[in-house]
Amino acid sequence: MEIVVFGAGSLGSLIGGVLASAPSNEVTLVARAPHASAVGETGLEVRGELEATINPTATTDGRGLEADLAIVTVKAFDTAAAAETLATGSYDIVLSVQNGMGNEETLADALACPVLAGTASYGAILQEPGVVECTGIGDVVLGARAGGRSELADRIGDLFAAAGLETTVATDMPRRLWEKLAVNAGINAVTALTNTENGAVLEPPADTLARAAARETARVARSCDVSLSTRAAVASMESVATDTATNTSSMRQDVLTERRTEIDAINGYVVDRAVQQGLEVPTNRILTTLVRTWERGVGVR
Ligand code: KPL
Repeated sequence: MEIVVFGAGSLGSLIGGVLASAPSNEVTLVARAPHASAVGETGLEVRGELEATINPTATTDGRGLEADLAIVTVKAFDTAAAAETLATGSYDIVLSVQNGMGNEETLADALACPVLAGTASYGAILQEPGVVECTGIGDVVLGARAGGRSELADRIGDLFAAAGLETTVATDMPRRLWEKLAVNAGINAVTALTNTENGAVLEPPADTLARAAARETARVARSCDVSLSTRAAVASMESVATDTATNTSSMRQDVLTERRTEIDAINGYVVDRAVQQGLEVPTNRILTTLVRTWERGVGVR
């Protein structure tokens, strides 16, 4: 299958690298300059808990490409720009594997082809241009945006699983997306603000904060008619933190490299939806305020 990965940072390079290791796949990574040129010159090394050295095509220019499948792994705030770029090319299927909510809708509004929803809980870090480390085996969950069975999702699920990615094809994607939101709401801002690895949210004193953020997210989900129990949200957050205990969350990576974070699409999204529903989410509100204040301070907001 011909596959283009849009936004091949840490997670996109990991997914693209694993897919490229299957001989039947031809993968193009759309990435930032130093990473794209390193992959072009010496290939992509996947190390850590998954290992491969492969030679996918890499480019910084995603305009006008054609493929069977486009996998979108850009930051949530870049989804609209990615959708515009994707619209200049031609794809049979687009799959969003991003943090935050609403990415699939943004893509579907701009594109004529089917758009699938997805989440990933693998730990991944770009160690240097051309080298991505898998720091925790998680899974990829994908399916129809509105839920229900989808033959396209089954096909893409088989493709991912055959390449060696832990994959679940889900028929309840709206709930799965909220569950992953609870995971990110609990882990990302807490580890970014405290400069700790994901496992820190399992120990005092950060554990109460992470659990409260996940609990609040589940309450907001339920108020939006998504059946996510508090127990399931907290258990999922803790299980991902355990599986990726030594990983640097994507938000901590952003803070360490002084880049804009996904706070608006994660804790900020929980706050916005809570306001609409007339609910209080004090932990998510404080985490959002602190990260936004940091972003302002370093001039990325
Ligand atoms: O999605 C992630 C992220 O860092 O954004 C997790 C699953 C928490 C892995 O670190």
